[in-house]
Amino acid sequence: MNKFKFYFILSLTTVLLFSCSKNDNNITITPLRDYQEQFTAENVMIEEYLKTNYITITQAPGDQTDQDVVFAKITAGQPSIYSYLNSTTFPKLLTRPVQLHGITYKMYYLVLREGTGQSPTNVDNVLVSYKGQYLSETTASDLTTLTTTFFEEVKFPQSMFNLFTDIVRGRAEILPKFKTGTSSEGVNGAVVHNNFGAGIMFIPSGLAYYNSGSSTIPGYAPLIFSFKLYALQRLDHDGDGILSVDEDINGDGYMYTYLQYPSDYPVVPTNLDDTDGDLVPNFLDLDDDGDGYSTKVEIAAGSNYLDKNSIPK
Ligand SMILES: [Ca+2]
Ligand SMILES: [Ca+2]
Ligand SMILES: [Ca+2]
Ligand SMILES: [Ca+2]
Repeated sequence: MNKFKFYFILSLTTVLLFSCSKNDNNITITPLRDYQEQFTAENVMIEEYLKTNYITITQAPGDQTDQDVVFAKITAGQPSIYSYLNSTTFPKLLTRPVQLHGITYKMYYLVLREGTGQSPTNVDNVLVSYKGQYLSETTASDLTTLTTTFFEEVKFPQSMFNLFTDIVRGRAEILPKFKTGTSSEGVNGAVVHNNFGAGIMFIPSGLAYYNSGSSTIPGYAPLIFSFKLYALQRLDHDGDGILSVDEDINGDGYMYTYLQYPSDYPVVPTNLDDTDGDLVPNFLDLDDDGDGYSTKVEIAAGSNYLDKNSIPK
């Protein structure tokens, strides 16, 4: 090979290697962090926060500020948020395991009160007021400081949002643990919410925005939401005439669909809400028992739509 040809190939290879690590906008593509490592690190931050901060809860029934929470760093022996872990009275700090990305996340949530109405499933619509902050760590002179940064507050929610399509998946994991309250018309026609469930959830970034962040949240930031669950709306996702809440076969308030985000499940999970085992859970399956007759037709014909031996006449 002559010298010229050699250098040409070398520089071409360099250009190719260089362009592999950059996209068209010259933005360096960083590989995603390992989910388990990232969760472990964030869980340390979350637990430190829980152990070094306390809360003050506003009790003002009928007022918008009822169950508002103020967070502050412990300065004079106040009880930490962590001290409410598995408490028999409220506030009560609990954890929920969430299986995703091939790991088990642990989500902490604080129940200020449960509420007196109904619980949403993780696929229903909810009316929620909330305040969001994110946790971050800054290191200066070898000293690591945990910081919370406010990013959003919705005091008077005007519309419901859908938990099934919520990108912050942690919210759909925790809200079913709470109940709605009562609502009545107050002065000037304003709706007054009472007895609603109220709490705080601590969401690892893997169950929120992970690497991407949002316009106001950096990547890999755990989120803290204080919230009030005012109302819910049941949905019928597959339009078969049965509300999704009634297609939650094992009745645990949670329904999942492997097919929506298959890459999030390294192993196909067992779905307890999928009668015919075709990976489409009942709440999205037009033919729940897989007998070739749609659920709608079976109901109209009076046959058992969950029993494939029960054929419509
Ligand atoms: Ca349905
Ligand atoms: Ca279920
Ligand atoms: Ca199915
Ligand atoms: Ca059927």
